[in-house]
Amino acid sequence: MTILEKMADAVIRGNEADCIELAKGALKEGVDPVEAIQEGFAKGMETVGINFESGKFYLPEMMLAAKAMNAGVKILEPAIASKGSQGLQKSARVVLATIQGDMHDIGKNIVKLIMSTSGFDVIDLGKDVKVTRIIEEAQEREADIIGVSALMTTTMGYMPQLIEDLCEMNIRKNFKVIIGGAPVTPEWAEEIGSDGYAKDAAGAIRIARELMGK
Ligand code: B1M
Repeated sequence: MTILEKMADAVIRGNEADCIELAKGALKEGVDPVEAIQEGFAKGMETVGINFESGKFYLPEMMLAAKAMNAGVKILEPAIASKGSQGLQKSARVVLATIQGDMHDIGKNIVKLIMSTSGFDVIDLGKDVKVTRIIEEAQEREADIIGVSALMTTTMGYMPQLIEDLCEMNIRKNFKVIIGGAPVTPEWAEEIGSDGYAKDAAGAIRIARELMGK
């Protein structure tokens, strides 16, 4: 097994200690920390999702996997931060949240980490954030971009509400809206009239830079 495969496996087993050790090992071996997250830990999490859906795993296994992945990501975070922040100027302000009703924040936290180390000024509102609060904060903080994550088909339904509320308040043009999360698709993004969709954290940076004309 490669170290990335071992990282995926440690998440599937929900083994926090192994995730920590493997993250340290990956850094020692010179593996790119972003690649370690995306191609290592996150791959394991994909399998966890498949196992949960098929009834092979239950909620406790999913919770252990999430805890283990978070612990591993924590080890990698400083390496991403020190790599990314050198010489960058804050380019645009992003208000980021996992949408209301949705407690999934691992992916959103990765988007936050990678965007903030790529020169964006990211204000993270956390998870399960009401649409009304997202809009209030975006206005108060004079954000350029509103970034919203949803991991469930049920909570995705709040994304069009966000866009509709912005339109009704006559402030739609003040913000670029980027959406993402496992069930979100480019077609959905187009259908609800968001400005952009990203499949992963790197994509979020790409689209945010594009929208800011950089
Ligand atoms: Co739950 N869960 N979960 N879960 N969970 C899913 C989402 C599910 C698909 C599993 C399944 O059935 N296969 C399913 C949803 C089904 C549906 O859509 N209706 C599900 C369910 C049902 C539930 C509960 C209802 C279970 C229950 O209680 N019976 C419950 C819901 C609680 C709630 O939200 N109200 C629940 C709870 C949990 C845990 C708490 C145990 C845990 C979350 C812990 C946490 O986040 N702090 C958990 C987990 C871990 C998962 C899976 C297995 C993994 C999610 C994850 O972290 N992936 C997930 C299965 C799956 O997604 N395939 C599942 C790793 C992460 C790096 O990827 O989040 O996709 P992701 O983020 C990526 C991209 O999507 C993208 O970039 C990230 C990095 O590359 N991205 C963006 C994300 N946001 C973005 C925003 C952007 C741009 C890109 O722009 C702004």
